[in-house]
Amino acid sequence: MDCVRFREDIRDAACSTGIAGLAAEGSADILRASGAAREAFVYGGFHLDCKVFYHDKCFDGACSASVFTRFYRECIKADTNFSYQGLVHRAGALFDDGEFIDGDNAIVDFKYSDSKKVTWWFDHHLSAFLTPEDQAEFERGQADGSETMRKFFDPNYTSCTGLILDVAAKKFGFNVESLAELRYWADIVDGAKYESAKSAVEMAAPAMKLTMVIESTQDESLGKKLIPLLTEMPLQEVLDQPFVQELLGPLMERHQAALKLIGERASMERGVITFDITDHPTEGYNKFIPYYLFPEGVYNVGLSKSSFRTKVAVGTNPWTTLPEEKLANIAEICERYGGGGHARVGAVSFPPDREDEARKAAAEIVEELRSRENA
Ligand SMILES: [Mn+2]
Repeated sequence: MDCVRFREDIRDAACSTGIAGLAAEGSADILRASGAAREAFVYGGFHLDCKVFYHDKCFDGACSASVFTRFYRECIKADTNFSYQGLVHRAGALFDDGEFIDGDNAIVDFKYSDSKKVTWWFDHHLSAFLTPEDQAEFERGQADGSETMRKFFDPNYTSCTGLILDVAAKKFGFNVESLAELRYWADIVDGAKYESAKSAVEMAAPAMKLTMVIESTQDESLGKKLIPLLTEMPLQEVLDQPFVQELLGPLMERHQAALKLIGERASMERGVITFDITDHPTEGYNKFIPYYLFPEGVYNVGLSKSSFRTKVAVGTNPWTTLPEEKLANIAEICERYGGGGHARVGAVSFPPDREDEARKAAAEIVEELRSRENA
Protein backbone atom coordinates (compact mmCIF):
# COMPACT_ATOMS: atom_id res chain seq x y z
CA MET A 1 0.00 0.00 0.00
CA ASP A 2 2.92 2.28 0.51
CA CYS A 3 3.51 2.31 -3.18
CA VAL A 4 -0.11 3.12 -3.87
CA ARG A 5 0.06 5.88 -1.35
CA PHE A 6 3.24 7.13 -2.87
CA ARG A 7 1.62 7.32 -6.26
CA GLU A 8 -1.34 9.21 -4.84
CA ASP A 9 1.09 11.49 -3.05
CA ILE A 10 2.87 12.22 -6.26
CA ARG A 11 -0.42 13.12 -7.88
CA ASP A 12 -1.72 15.23 -5.05
CA ALA A 13 1.49 17.00 -4.33
CA ALA A 14 2.85 17.41 -7.76
CA CYS A 15 -0.11 17.52 -10.08
CA SER A 16 -0.81 20.95 -10.83
CA THR A 17 -0.37 18.90 -12.77
CA GLY A 18 -15.09 -4.66 -26.47
CA ILE A 19 -15.15 -7.20 -27.91
CA ALA A 20 -18.65 -8.70 -28.19
CA GLY A 21 -18.33 -12.17 -26.78
CA LEU A 22 -20.76 -14.93 -26.12
CA ALA A 23 -22.30 -14.96 -22.71
CA ALA A 24 -20.22 -17.32 -20.64
CA GLU A 25 -21.80 -20.62 -19.86
CA GLY A 26 -23.18 -20.56 -16.40
CA SER A 27 -23.83 -16.84 -16.28
CA ALA A 28 -27.55 -17.52 -16.41
CA ASP A 29 -27.14 -19.60 -13.28
CA ILE A 30 -25.23 -16.85 -11.61
CA LEU A 31 -27.96 -14.39 -12.40
CA ARG A 32 -30.58 -16.81 -11.09
CA ALA A 33 -28.51 -17.41 -7.99
CA SER A 34 -28.14 -13.73 -7.24
CA GLY A 35 -31.85 -13.59 -7.94
CA ALA A 36 -32.97 -10.07 -6.97
CA ALA A 37 -36.04 -8.80 -8.73
CA ARG A 38 -34.04 -5.87 -10.00
CA GLU A 39 -31.80 -8.23 -11.94
CA ALA A 40 -34.73 -9.92 -13.58
CA PHE A 41 -35.73 -6.51 -14.78
CA VAL A 42 -32.31 -5.26 -15.69
CA TYR A 43 -31.14 -8.37 -17.50
CA GLY A 44 -34.49 -9.55 -18.77
CA GLY A 45 -33.98 -7.72 -22.03
CA PHE A 46 -35.76 -4.46 -21.26
CA HIS A 47 -32.67 -2.44 -22.08
CA LEU A 48 -29.20 -2.92 -23.40
CA ASP A 49 -27.28 0.03 -22.03
CA CYS A 50 -24.42 0.26 -19.61
CA LYS A 51 -22.59 3.42 -18.64
CA VAL A 52 -19.14 3.03 -17.17
CA PHE A 53 -17.81 5.75 -14.88
CA TYR A 54 -14.05 5.53 -14.41
CA HIS A 55 -11.18 7.38 -12.81
CA ASP A 56 -10.25 9.92 -15.45
CA LYS A 57 -6.69 10.81 -16.46
CA CYS A 58 -5.46 7.57 -14.95
CA PHE A 59 -4.03 4.53 -16.76
CA ASP A 60 -5.59 2.12 -14.24
CA GLY A 61 -8.93 3.92 -14.56
CA ALA A 62 -8.96 3.46 -18.35
CA CYS A 63 -7.81 -0.18 -18.08
CA SER A 64 -10.47 -0.86 -15.44
CA ALA A 65 -13.20 0.53 -17.69
CA SER A 66 -11.95 -1.59 -20.58
CA VAL A 67 -11.71 -4.81 -18.54
CA PHE A 68 -15.17 -4.21 -17.07
CA THR A 69 -16.61 -3.73 -20.55
CA ARG A 70 -15.13 -6.95 -21.90
CA PHE A 71 -16.12 -8.88 -18.77
CA TYR A 72 -19.69 -7.57 -18.99
CA ARG A 73 -20.00 -8.45 -22.69
CA GLU A 74 -18.59 -11.94 -22.17
CA CYS A 75 -20.19 -12.86 -18.84
CA ILE A 76 -23.28 -10.71 -18.34
CA LYS A 77 -24.82 -9.59 -21.58
CA ALA A 78 -23.19 -9.65 -24.99
CA ASP A 79 -25.60 -7.29 -26.70
CA THR A 80 -24.97 -4.11 -24.74
CA ASN A 81 -24.28 -0.52 -25.73
CA PHE A 82 -21.54 1.03 -23.63
CA SER A 83 -20.90 4.66 -22.87
CA TYR A 84 -18.13 6.12 -20.76
CA GLN A 85 -17.64 9.02 -18.43
CA GLY A 86 -14.46 10.03 -16.62
CA LEU A 87 -14.63 11.14 -13.00
CA VAL A 88 -12.20 13.38 -11.15
CA HIS A 89 -11.65 14.17 -7.51
CA ARG A 90 -12.86 17.64 -6.65
CA ALA A 91 -14.29 19.64 -3.80
CA GLY A 92 -18.01 19.11 -3.25
CA ALA A 93 -20.26 16.51 -4.85
CA LEU A 94 -18.38 13.94 -6.94
CA PHE A 95 -21.44 12.50 -8.64
CA ASP A 96 -24.28 14.16 -10.44
CA ASP A 97 -27.34 11.91 -10.25
CA GLY A 98 -28.48 13.25 -13.59
CA GLU A 99 -25.50 11.57 -15.26
CA PHE A 100 -26.67 8.09 -14.33
CA ILE A 101 -28.72 6.26 -16.98
CA ASP A 102 -31.75 4.02 -16.63
CA GLY A 103 -29.73 0.91 -17.48
CA ASP A 104 -26.64 -0.29 -15.65
CA ASN A 105 -24.29 2.24 -14.13
CA ALA A 106 -20.85 0.94 -13.22
CA ILE A 107 -18.21 2.84 -11.26
CA VAL A 108 -14.66 1.53 -11.51
CA ASP A 109 -11.47 2.72 -9.79
CA PHE A 110 -13.37 5.53 -8.10
CA LYS A 111 -15.29 6.28 -4.93
CA TYR A 112 -18.49 4.58 -3.80
CA SER A 113 -21.75 6.29 -4.70
CA ASP A 114 -24.88 5.79 -2.61
CA SER A 115 -27.10 6.34 -5.64
CA LYS A 116 -29.60 3.52 -6.18
CA LYS A 117 -28.87 3.82 -9.87
CA VAL A 118 -25.32 2.51 -9.46
CA THR A 119 -25.49 -1.23 -10.10
CA TRP A 120 -21.81 -2.18 -10.25
CA TRP A 121 -18.82 -0.90 -8.28
CA PHE A 122 -15.15 -1.89 -8.10
CA ASP A 123 -12.53 0.05 -6.14
CA HIS A 124 -9.18 -0.44 -4.43
CA HIS A 125 -8.50 3.01 -2.96
CA LEU A 126 -8.07 3.24 0.78
CA SER A 127 -10.23 6.31 0.76
CA ALA A 128 -13.09 4.67 -1.18
CA PHE A 129 -15.92 6.00 0.95
CA LEU A 130 -16.87 9.64 1.16
CA THR A 131 -18.79 9.15 4.40
CA PRO A 132 -19.17 6.51 7.14
CA GLU A 133 -22.80 6.16 5.97
CA ASP A 134 -21.62 5.13 2.51
CA GLN A 135 -19.34 2.52 4.03
CA ALA A 136 -22.14 1.21 6.27
CA GLU A 137 -24.43 0.92 3.28
CA PHE A 138 -21.81 -0.98 1.27
CA GLU A 139 -21.19 -3.32 4.20
CA ARG A 140 -24.93 -3.94 4.62
CA GLY A 141 -25.18 -5.05 0.99
CA GLN A 142 -22.26 -7.43 1.54
CA ALA A 143 -23.61 -8.80 4.81
CA ASP A 144 -27.13 -9.54 3.53
CA GLY A 145 -25.77 -10.88 0.24
CA SER A 146 -27.79 -8.50 -1.94
CA GLU A 147 -24.72 -6.93 -3.54
CA THR A 148 -21.96 -9.49 -3.13
CA MET A 149 -22.07 -10.15 -6.87
CA ARG A 150 -22.20 -6.48 -7.82
CA LYS A 151 -20.04 -4.33 -5.57
CA PHE A 152 -16.44 -5.09 -4.80
CA PHE A 153 -13.86 -3.33 -2.67
CA ASP A 154 -10.38 -4.51 -1.76
CA PRO A 155 -7.69 -1.99 -0.83
CA ASN A 156 -5.04 -4.73 -0.89
CA TYR A 157 -5.02 -4.57 -4.68
CA THR A 158 -2.34 -2.46 -6.34
CA SER A 159 -4.61 -1.79 -9.30
CA CYS A 160 -8.38 -1.83 -9.79
CA THR A 161 -7.71 -3.64 -13.08
CA GLY A 162 -6.28 -6.53 -11.04
CA LEU A 163 -9.27 -6.53 -8.72
CA ILE A 164 -11.81 -6.66 -11.58
CA LEU A 165 -9.86 -9.44 -13.34
CA ASP A 166 -9.72 -11.61 -10.20
CA VAL A 167 -13.36 -11.07 -9.24
CA ALA A 168 -14.55 -11.67 -12.82
CA ALA A 169 -12.47 -14.84 -13.12
CA LYS A 170 -13.37 -16.30 -9.72
CA LYS A 171 -17.01 -15.30 -9.44
CA PHE A 172 -18.13 -15.22 -13.09
CA GLY A 173 -15.74 -17.54 -14.92
CA PHE A 174 -14.30 -14.75 -17.08
CA ASN A 175 -11.31 -15.87 -19.17
CA VAL A 176 -8.50 -13.44 -18.35
CA GLU A 177 -5.69 -15.20 -20.23
CA SER A 178 -5.21 -12.58 -22.90
CA LEU A 179 -5.18 -9.71 -20.40
CA ALA A 180 -1.93 -10.41 -18.56
CA GLU A 181 -0.04 -7.51 -20.18
CA LEU A 182 -2.71 -5.03 -19.17
CA ARG A 183 -2.74 -6.24 -15.58
CA TYR A 184 1.06 -6.18 -15.34
CA TRP A 185 1.26 -2.57 -16.44
CA ALA A 186 -1.74 -1.36 -14.44
CA ASP A 187 0.04 -2.69 -11.34
CA ILE A 188 3.31 -1.03 -12.30
CA VAL A 189 1.77 2.34 -13.09
CA ASP A 190 -0.81 2.55 -10.30
CA GLY A 191 1.68 1.26 -7.75
CA ALA A 192 4.44 3.63 -9.02
CA LYS A 193 6.57 0.50 -9.06
CA TYR A 194 8.70 1.68 -11.93
CA GLU A 195 11.83 -0.32 -12.15
CA SER A 196 13.99 2.78 -12.35
CA ALA A 197 13.99 6.51 -13.01
CA LYS A 198 15.27 5.56 -16.45
CA SER A 199 12.14 3.52 -17.28
CA ALA A 200 9.91 6.28 -15.87
CA VAL A 201 11.64 9.06 -17.81
CA GLU A 202 12.70 7.35 -21.05
CA MET A 203 9.26 5.67 -21.29
CA ALA A 204 10.40 2.93 -23.63
CA ALA A 205 7.44 0.70 -22.76
CA PRO A 206 4.19 1.48 -24.65
CA ALA A 207 2.29 1.53 -21.34
CA MET A 208 4.45 4.41 -20.13
CA LYS A 209 3.72 6.53 -23.20
CA LEU A 210 0.00 5.67 -23.00
CA THR A 211 0.06 6.74 -19.36
CA MET A 212 1.51 10.11 -20.30
CA VAL A 213 -1.15 10.59 -22.99
CA ILE A 214 -3.96 9.59 -20.62
CA GLU A 215 -2.70 11.78 -17.77
CA SER A 216 -1.85 14.85 -19.79
CA THR A 217 -4.29 15.16 -22.64
CA GLN A 218 -6.94 17.84 -22.74
CA ASP A 219 -8.82 15.85 -25.39
CA GLU A 220 -12.10 14.89 -23.75
CA SER A 221 -12.90 12.30 -26.41
CA LEU A 222 -9.79 10.19 -25.75
CA GLY A 223 -11.43 7.93 -23.16
CA LYS A 224 -14.24 6.62 -25.29
CA LYS A 225 -11.92 5.94 -28.22
CA LEU A 226 -9.13 4.39 -26.17
CA ILE A 227 -11.01 2.30 -23.58
CA PRO A 228 -12.53 -0.31 -25.94
CA LEU A 229 -9.11 -0.92 -27.56
CA LEU A 230 -7.16 -1.63 -24.38
CA THR A 231 -8.55 -5.17 -24.03
CA GLU A 232 -8.65 -5.81 -27.76
CA MET A 233 -5.01 -5.56 -28.84
CA PRO A 234 -1.48 -5.36 -27.43
CA LEU A 235 -0.56 -1.98 -25.90
CA GLN A 236 1.96 -1.30 -28.67
CA GLU A 237 -0.89 -1.52 -31.20
CA VAL A 238 -3.04 0.82 -29.10
CA LEU A 239 -0.15 3.27 -29.00
CA ASP A 240 0.24 3.02 -32.79
CA GLN A 241 -3.34 4.21 -33.43
CA PRO A 242 -3.27 7.52 -35.31
CA PHE A 243 -5.52 9.28 -32.76
CA VAL A 244 -3.05 8.32 -30.01
CA GLN A 245 0.05 9.25 -32.02
CA GLU A 246 -1.44 12.65 -32.72
CA LEU A 247 -1.65 13.38 -29.00
CA LEU A 248 1.64 11.71 -28.15
CA GLY A 249 3.83 13.77 -30.49
CA PRO A 250 3.47 17.16 -28.80
CA LEU A 251 3.60 15.59 -25.33
CA MET A 252 6.88 13.84 -26.11
CA GLU A 253 8.26 17.13 -27.39
CA ARG A 254 7.22 18.88 -24.20
CA HIS A 255 8.73 16.07 -22.13
CA GLN A 256 12.04 16.23 -24.02
CA ALA A 257 12.15 20.00 -23.60
CA ALA A 258 11.55 19.70 -19.85
CA LEU A 259 14.23 17.04 -19.61
CA LYS A 260 16.71 19.29 -21.41
CA LEU A 261 15.80 22.37 -19.38
CA ILE A 262 15.92 20.66 -16.00
CA GLY A 263 19.14 18.97 -17.12
CA GLU A 264 20.69 22.38 -17.71
CA ARG A 265 19.45 23.84 -14.45
CA ALA A 266 19.65 21.05 -11.90
CA SER A 267 22.54 20.48 -9.56
CA MET A 268 23.07 18.21 -6.60
CA GLU A 269 24.85 18.79 -3.34
CA ARG A 270 24.79 16.68 -0.17
CA GLY A 271 22.01 14.47 -1.45
CA VAL A 272 19.66 17.27 -2.48
CA ILE A 273 18.87 18.10 -6.12
CA THR A 274 17.67 21.63 -6.85
CA PHE A 275 16.52 23.49 -9.93
CA ASP A 276 14.71 26.67 -10.84
CA ILE A 277 12.69 26.83 -14.08
CA THR A 278 10.41 29.72 -13.12
CA ASP A 279 11.50 31.61 -16.23
CA HIS A 280 9.92 28.87 -18.38
CA PRO A 281 6.27 28.65 -17.26
CA THR A 282 5.01 25.10 -17.47
CA GLU A 283 1.82 23.22 -16.60
CA GLY A 284 3.81 20.24 -15.39
CA TYR A 285 6.83 18.03 -15.95
CA ASN A 286 7.70 14.39 -15.30
CA LYS A 287 8.41 14.26 -11.57
CA PHE A 288 11.10 11.59 -11.96
CA ILE A 289 13.41 13.73 -14.12
CA PRO A 290 15.56 14.94 -11.19
CA TYR A 291 16.30 11.36 -10.09
CA TYR A 292 17.03 10.34 -13.66
CA LEU A 293 19.64 13.08 -13.84
CA PHE A 294 21.03 12.40 -10.37
CA PRO A 295 20.25 8.82 -9.33
CA GLU A 296 22.22 9.37 -6.11
CA GLY A 297 19.99 12.25 -5.01
CA VAL A 298 17.78 11.57 -2.00
CA TYR A 299 15.56 14.65 -2.29
CA ASN A 300 14.70 17.21 -4.90
CA VAL A 301 13.45 20.74 -4.45
CA GLY A 302 12.17 22.25 -7.69
CA LEU A 303 10.98 25.76 -8.29
CA SER A 304 8.54 26.16 -11.17
CA LYS A 305 5.84 28.49 -12.35
CA SER A 306 2.48 27.90 -14.00
CA SER A 307 -0.30 30.26 -15.04
CA PHE A 308 -1.70 30.38 -11.53
CA ARG A 309 1.12 29.79 -9.08
CA THR A 310 4.79 29.62 -8.28
CA LYS A 311 5.48 26.26 -6.80
CA VAL A 312 8.10 24.72 -4.61
CA ALA A 313 7.87 20.97 -5.20
CA VAL A 314 9.67 18.80 -2.66
CA GLY A 315 10.14 15.08 -3.27
CA THR A 316 11.97 12.00 -2.11
CA ASN A 317 13.71 9.71 -4.59
CA PRO A 318 11.50 6.58 -4.84
CA TRP A 319 14.62 4.50 -5.57
CA THR A 320 16.73 5.84 -2.71
CA THR A 321 18.62 3.19 -0.78
CA LEU A 322 18.36 5.24 2.40
CA PRO A 323 16.24 3.43 5.01
CA GLU A 324 12.75 4.76 5.69
CA GLU A 325 13.62 5.90 9.24
CA LYS A 326 16.33 8.21 7.93
CA LEU A 327 14.01 10.03 5.52
CA ALA A 328 12.63 13.49 6.21
CA ASN A 329 8.90 14.04 6.71
CA ILE A 330 8.22 16.22 3.66
CA ALA A 331 4.63 17.05 4.65
CA GLU A 332 5.80 18.46 7.96
CA ILE A 333 8.40 20.66 6.25
CA CYS A 334 5.97 21.96 3.62
CA GLU A 335 3.30 22.68 6.22
CA ARG A 336 5.67 25.10 7.97
CA TYR A 337 5.59 27.19 4.80
CA GLY A 338 1.84 26.97 4.37
CA GLY A 339 2.00 24.03 1.98
CA GLY A 340 1.28 20.36 2.49
CA GLY A 341 1.55 16.88 1.16
CA HIS A 342 2.55 13.50 2.42
CA ALA A 343 5.51 11.82 4.07
CA ARG A 344 7.54 11.45 0.86
CA VAL A 345 6.24 14.23 -1.41
CA GLY A 346 4.87 17.70 -0.82
CA ALA A 347 4.59 21.20 -2.22
CA VAL A 348 4.20 24.82 -1.27
CA SER A 349 2.33 27.16 -3.61
CA PHE A 350 2.71 30.93 -3.83
CA PRO A 351 0.84 33.43 -5.97
CA PRO A 352 2.60 33.83 -9.35
CA ASP A 353 3.91 37.28 -8.41
CA ARG A 354 5.53 36.14 -5.13
CA GLU A 355 8.51 34.45 -6.67
CA ASP A 356 10.93 35.94 -4.17
CA GLU A 357 9.12 34.37 -1.27
CA ALA A 358 8.99 31.06 -3.06
CA ARG A 359 12.72 31.25 -3.79
CA LYS A 360 13.48 32.02 -0.14
CA ALA A 361 11.36 29.11 1.09
CA ALA A 362 12.99 26.76 -1.44
CA ALA A 363 16.48 27.82 -0.31
CA GLU A 364 15.61 27.21 3.34
CA ILE A 365 14.11 23.79 2.61
CA VAL A 366 17.19 22.85 0.57
CA GLU A 367 19.44 23.87 3.47
CA GLU A 368 17.38 21.88 5.95
CA LEU A 369 17.44 18.75 3.79
CA ARG A 370 21.18 19.10 3.11
CA SER A 371 21.90 19.30 6.84
CA ARG A 372 20.48 15.80 7.27
CA GLU A 373 22.48 12.62 7.04
CA ASN A 374 21.85 11.74 3.40
CA ALA A 375 24.19 8.83 2.89
MN1 LIG B 1 -6.45 2.69 -9.49
